[in-house]
Amino acid sequence: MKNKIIKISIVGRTNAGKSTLINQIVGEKISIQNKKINTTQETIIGVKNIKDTQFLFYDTPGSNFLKSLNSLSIKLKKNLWNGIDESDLILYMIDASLVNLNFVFDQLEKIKETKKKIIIAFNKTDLILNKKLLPIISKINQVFKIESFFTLSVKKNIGIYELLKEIDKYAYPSKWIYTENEITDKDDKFFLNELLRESMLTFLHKEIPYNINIITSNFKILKNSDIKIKQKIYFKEKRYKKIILGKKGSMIKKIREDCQNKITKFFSKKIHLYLELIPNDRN
Ligand SMILES: Nc1nc2c(ncn2[C@@H]2O[C@H](COP(=O)(O)OP(=O)(O)OP(=O)(O)O)[C@@H](O)[C@H]2O)c(=O)[nH]1
Ligand SMILES: [Mg+2]
Repeated sequence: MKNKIIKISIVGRTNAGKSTLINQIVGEKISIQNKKINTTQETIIGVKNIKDTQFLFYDTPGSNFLKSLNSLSIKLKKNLWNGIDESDLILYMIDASLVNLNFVFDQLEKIKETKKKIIIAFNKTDLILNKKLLPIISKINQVFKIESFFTLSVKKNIGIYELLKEIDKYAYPSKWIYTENEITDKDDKFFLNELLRESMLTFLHKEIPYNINIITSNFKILKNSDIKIKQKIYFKEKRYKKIILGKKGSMIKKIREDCQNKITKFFSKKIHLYLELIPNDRN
């Protein structure tokens, strides 16, 4: 046994709930989630083993930037297409409460050029009536060859089991790529960087969280088994410093506490988190 795999790229507009889905499937938070746009920037693989199948889910950056050309968009676009290229199957995710059919058609046009099979999942069905989706499904079906449609509420854990059962049908004979205990292709440091970026997305607005670089420079397990972590935040523009620090340091305090709480949950250990702000992005 343990001899089948399937690689699925989860693609769709920013905020559709792609990262929330991957976390729910894997059962651990491996990809940050946020209501702001362009939360995911690098493709992250989430691994789920069920019976003899290893599912490899590629969480890709939101695909609403396909036409835009700024440097962040170019990076996201490259990561998105790499994720799609590596996968066997595309799971195209749509926020069911915000369907823009022109946008969906535009995206499906581009995606279909890959000649990969496409499954569509409507997410956030907790916010709408499912029957509202029927005319939309019919319009998509008239133009595109879609393998199957699913309705999900990832938040309420509805529809995911059925989706996995369907995806399993596309699994093919191959050795597993990851060992039984591995859940992602990324290491702890990447994950720690991402958690801090998520906290910064939560508390800071406009462009700042998109114009910083984070490096986890120190990770030390202390004698009493507490963990000491240092993270450096490189910021591009001088004026950001004041905003990130906030009044009497109140903003950076909120960010630090939020991030420390999340890391504590993840490692189930007492965490001492130190943040350092460094001007002039050297990366
Ligand atoms: N109501 C509702 N909200 C959801 C559901 N699934 C995800 N969300 C919310 O949608 C927002 C966006 O979720 P993400 O998982 O970050 O979206 P994403 O598609 O990965 O976004 P990008 O990384 O920016 O491309 C978050 O605030 C989630 O809590 C759902 O089933 N119902
Ligand atoms: Mg995401």
